[in-house]
Amino acid sequence: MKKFVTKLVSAAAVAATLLSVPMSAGAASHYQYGDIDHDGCIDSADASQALCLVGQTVTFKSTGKPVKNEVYYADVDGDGVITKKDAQMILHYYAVIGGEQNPLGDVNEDGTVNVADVILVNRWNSSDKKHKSGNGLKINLINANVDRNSVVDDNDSELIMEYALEIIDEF
Ligand SMILES: [Ca+2]
Ligand SMILES: [Ca+2]
Ligand SMILES: [Ca+2]
Ligand SMILES: [Ca+2]
Repeated sequence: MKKFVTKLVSAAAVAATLLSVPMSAGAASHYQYGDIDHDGCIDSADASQALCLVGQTVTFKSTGKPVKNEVYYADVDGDGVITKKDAQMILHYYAVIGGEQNPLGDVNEDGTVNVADVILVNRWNSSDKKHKSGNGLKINLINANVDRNSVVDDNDSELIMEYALEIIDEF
């Protein structure tokens, strides 16, 4: 168990290093899914903050567009409400990113990146019920946001397609 924890901590340390390097160049100017405290890293602090937000719901403007606040970016499973599952997904990402099981692109969390993930991102992008319960989509928005900007959009699905087709070998 101790060995596992040590491995986990070192994987997390690697992840923090990997994630913090580009961010020091000013990339933290945007939010991304899972980075609730907006410091450019998706880490255990974000998971803790997500737990503090449990029960809060994504709010919508009169136009129907969501308010892009910390709750919006904490709702990484896109069901419109913050639950422990969102916090767990953030913590899981932090634990495995940088390791051999890089989760980026595995949008449906089945362990592989393939066309099913591309289809899921496309369905999310074309859904008018984004971040609302009832959209029926089981999606991991951290894993979907492969270009690590502030949105999950067609660029992400194109990159995931290229990865699935082995045109690119990393995100
Ligand atoms: Ca953060
Ligand atoms: Ca949620
Ligand atoms: Ca998958
Ligand atoms: Ca993106």
